[in-house]
Amino acid sequence: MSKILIIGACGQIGSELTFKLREIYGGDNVIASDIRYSNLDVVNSGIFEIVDAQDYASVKICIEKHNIDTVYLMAAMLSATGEKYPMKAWDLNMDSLFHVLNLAKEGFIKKIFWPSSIAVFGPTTPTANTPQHTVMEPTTVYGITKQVGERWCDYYHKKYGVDVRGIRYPGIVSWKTMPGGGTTDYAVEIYHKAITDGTYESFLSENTELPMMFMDDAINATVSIMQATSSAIKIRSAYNIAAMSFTPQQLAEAIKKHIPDFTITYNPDCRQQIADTWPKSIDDSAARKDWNWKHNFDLESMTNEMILQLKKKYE
Ligand code: AKB
Repeated sequence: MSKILIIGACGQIGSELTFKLREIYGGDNVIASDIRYSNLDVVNSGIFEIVDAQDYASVKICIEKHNIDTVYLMAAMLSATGEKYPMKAWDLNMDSLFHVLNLAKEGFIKKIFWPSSIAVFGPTTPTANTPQHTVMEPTTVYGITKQVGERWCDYYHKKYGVDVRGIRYPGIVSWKTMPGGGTTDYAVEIYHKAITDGTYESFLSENTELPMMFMDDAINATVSIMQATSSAIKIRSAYNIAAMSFTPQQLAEAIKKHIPDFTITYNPDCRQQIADTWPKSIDDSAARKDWNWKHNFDLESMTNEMILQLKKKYE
């Protein structure tokens, strides 16, 4: 049985990935880790270790202690926070990746999941149905780290045979753990505010269309790509994946079907400039063909689930 380490397990995706992997592989085989005890649901759900993703020794000690063979590296500084702290974003996102790539190269681990993002694309990328292989000139530090990281993943696979797999996540919508520091975070905040306040001020303009995905689909994609046979994974940088695209206005309309009095206002801030450089929709045919990726949730079914779960949470 494979032994798994999740680095960055307290975050929005890391937390739900931890719960899912524990369900599939058993609690004892899935070690959650983060730099601090920031999510008690994760900390209390099984074995938890403090690991500093930027410290090679800290990662290696945990890997050796638990005989880890598979690492999901979910720690990262996202797009909006990365613009505030460019060098910190560069250091965190790159150091942590090099540590796990080198641990695989040195034979300590066998398999890596590393998340990329639609942030690898930029203003010169075609915005509609953005292809897997296309112009990539990201303008955020986060996007640069993801683009460069993809190249390094591909390099370590070709040069050293490292089994590394990646996905370019769109904006991820979920109800368990809040996202932090991203440009797509509005699509989560809006649901919370719709229920608690009946109104939301969007930091993106009403017609800003972005690719998005419900968490369950994102987790399924992550598990599927890692369960696929190595020969099925033809792309070792990261795969495009897609589920839906919408604007803040369309999202507000979907919420209004459940909460008729809900109102939205628009006050775009610096995150608008980032969103304006990202694709509106994504061509994910390579993922669908190579490892049978498919999504289940659209805007309507995601909204049903978000409202249902958040109403229970705030009751
Ligand atoms: C962000 O907004 O920075 C992230 C992402 C799209 O990678 N959610």
